[in-house]
Amino acid sequence: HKNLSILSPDQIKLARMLVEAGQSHLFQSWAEPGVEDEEKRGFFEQVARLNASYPGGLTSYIKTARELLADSKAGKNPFDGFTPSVPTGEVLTYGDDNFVNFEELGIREARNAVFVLVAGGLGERLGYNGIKLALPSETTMGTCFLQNYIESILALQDASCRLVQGGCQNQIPLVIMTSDDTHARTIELLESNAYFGMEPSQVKLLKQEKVACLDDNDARLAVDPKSKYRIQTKPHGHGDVHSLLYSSGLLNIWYDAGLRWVLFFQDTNGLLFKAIPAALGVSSSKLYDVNSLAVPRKAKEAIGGITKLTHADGRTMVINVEYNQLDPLLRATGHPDGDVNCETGYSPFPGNINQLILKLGPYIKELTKTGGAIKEFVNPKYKDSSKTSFKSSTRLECMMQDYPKTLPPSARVGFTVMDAWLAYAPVKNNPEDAAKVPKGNPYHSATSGEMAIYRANSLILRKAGGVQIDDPVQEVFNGQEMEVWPRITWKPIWGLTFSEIKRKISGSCSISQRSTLVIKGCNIFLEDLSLDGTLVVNSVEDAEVKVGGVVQNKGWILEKVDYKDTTVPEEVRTRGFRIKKVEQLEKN
Ligand code: UGB
Repeated sequence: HKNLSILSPDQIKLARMLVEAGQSHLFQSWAEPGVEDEEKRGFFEQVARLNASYPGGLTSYIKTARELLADSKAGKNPFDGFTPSVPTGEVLTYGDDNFVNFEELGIREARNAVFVLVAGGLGERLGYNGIKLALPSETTMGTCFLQNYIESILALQDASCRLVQGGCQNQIPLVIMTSDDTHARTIELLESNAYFGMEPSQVKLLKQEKVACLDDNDARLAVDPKSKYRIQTKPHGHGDVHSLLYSSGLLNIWYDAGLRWVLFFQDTNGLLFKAIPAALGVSSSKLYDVNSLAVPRKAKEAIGGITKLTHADGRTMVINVEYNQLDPLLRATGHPDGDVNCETGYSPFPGNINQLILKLGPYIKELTKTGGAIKEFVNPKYKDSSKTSFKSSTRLECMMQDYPKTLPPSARVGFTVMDAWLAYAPVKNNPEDAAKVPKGNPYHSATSGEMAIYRANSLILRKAGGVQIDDPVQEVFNGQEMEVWPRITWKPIWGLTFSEIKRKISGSCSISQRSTLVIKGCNIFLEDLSLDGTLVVNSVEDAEVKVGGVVQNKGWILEKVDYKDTTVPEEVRTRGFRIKKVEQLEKN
C-alpha cells in the first residue's frame, strides 16, 4: 500500500489483480517509496507484458495453473477414460502414381499457402551456441536451414505460379516465430543475407513471450532469483504460435487475399520440403481441416505418436501423444509391454514430425472461439512423494500439435505417413547423446541430418531418374554408425517433385559412391552422365544446360573430426567430418 503513490492508475489495477489472485508475496520485500522506484515501475512493465501476451491474462494463467497443479498432485492421468488405438490415415509410397498425383495437386495449391516456422527454441538437447536456423543443413553447399527453407518456398511459389496461365504474382508468406533467445539473431541472419532471395515484406517475425514461473501448488508466481522486482519466466512451448497468429491479425488478411492453407514446420528438418507437395495434395484432395505429417516410428523414439483416443463416453480424437506419455498410456490400458515395435519393426503408432497443415477458414473459425489458447500441461519436479514442494520452479507449457484437442467432432482431422528417408531428419541431439541412442533408432544429430540428405537425394535420383547409384558404405562419425551415400545435392529450384526431377534426367546415368554432385541452377539436364569424382554445375536462371559424358577426378573426401576437438568450429566438429576438396570439375 505504501508504494501506491508512485504508481499510475493502470499499474494500480495490475497490483490489485495480483493481490486478488493470491500473489501478495511478490510485494513483500519491496523497499519504501522513494527507494528503487524505477525497478518497481519496471516490475509493472513486465507484469503488463505477461498479462497482455497470455489469452485471458495472468488471472487466467494462475487459475489454470492451480487446476493443473492440483491434477498433477493427485496423479490424475490426462488420458483418463480414453483408450488408445492405431488410427488409419493416408500412407504414401514415394514415386507411385498416387504419390505423383498428390504432388501435382500440392504444387497447384502451393500458391494459396502460408508457411509458419516455429523457431523460438534454443535447442538445449543440441547444445549448439548459435540459433539452429543458422546451422548448415549440409556441407557441400553449406546452405543453412533457413536458406534451405526460404529457397524451397520460393521454388514452390515459382512452380505453382507457372501453372497459372500467364503466370501469377502470388508471394507465399513466411512467418517465423522467434523468442527472446532467437529473435535478434534470426533478424541478423536474414538481413545479412538479403533474406536469401525473398522479398523482405514476404517475411514476418512474431516473437513469443515467456510465461511466469510457479513456486508451489498454489501457483504462487516465482520471484526471479536475480531481482526481487522481476518475476522469473521460462518458455511456454511452440503452442504459442496459434495465439500469436491470431492476435497478429494476419489470418484475416490472408483469408481476404484468397489463401487457403497454413503449414507449420520446425527449425532443423533438411528433408521436409521433399514431403510438402504430396502432403499438401492430400490436404486439398481430402479437404482436411488438420493434416499432420508422420513417419514410421521406432518404439520409444523421441517423437510423439499419432494415436486415436476413444473415450468411454464415445468421444474420439486423433491426436499426438507425446513420447514420454505413450508408453505409460499403453501400459495402463491393457498393453503390458507398452510402446513396442510390431512385426514391421516399427511402433504401430506413426511418428509425429510436427509438420501440420491447417485449412485456413476453419482455423480462423476455431481461433475466434479460443483466442488461440491451446490445452496446456505442467510438469513439476517434486522434492518428495508428498508432492507439496518443487525442486525448482515450474511453468505451464503448450504444444502446437495439441490444436485439434478443442475441435468439434465434425472436424476433419487426418494424417499422412511418408517414408522417413524422404521426410524427416531433424538435428536435435548433441554427438555424445546421439551416440547413446539405442541401436536401430535414428540419431537425430547433425551427422545423421546431413547424411540423410545425401541418402534421400541418391534414392530420389535412383527412383525418379533411373540413375545407377552405388550402394552406400558404413562409417562411424562421433560414435555414430552411418550409411554414407554419394554426396548429391541440388538447389530446390532444380526439382521439388518426382515428375520434375524425372524430366531432367535421361539416358543412362551413373554415380559412384565416392562422388559428389552439386547442382546449382534450374534448367540443368543430366544426360548419359557417368560421374566418379566431383562435379559442380552452376547456371543462371534461364540458361538451359545439358550435362553428360564421363567425369572422373580425385573428388572431395570426407575427413573425420572428433567432436571434442575444440580447435575446429562447432558446426564442423558436431557433425564429425569436414569435406577436403582435392579435385573437382566445376562448370559455369
Ligand atoms: N520451439 C519454439 O518455437 N518455442 C518453444 O517455446 C519451444 C520450441 P524441439 P520437441 O517431430 O521433431 C516436438 O525442442 O518439442 C520450436 C514435438 O512436440 O525441437 O521436443 C523449436 O525452435 C514432438 O511431438 O522439439 O518435440 C523447434 O523448431 C515431436 O514430433 C520446434 O519448436 C518432435 O518435435 C520443436 O522443438 C519432432
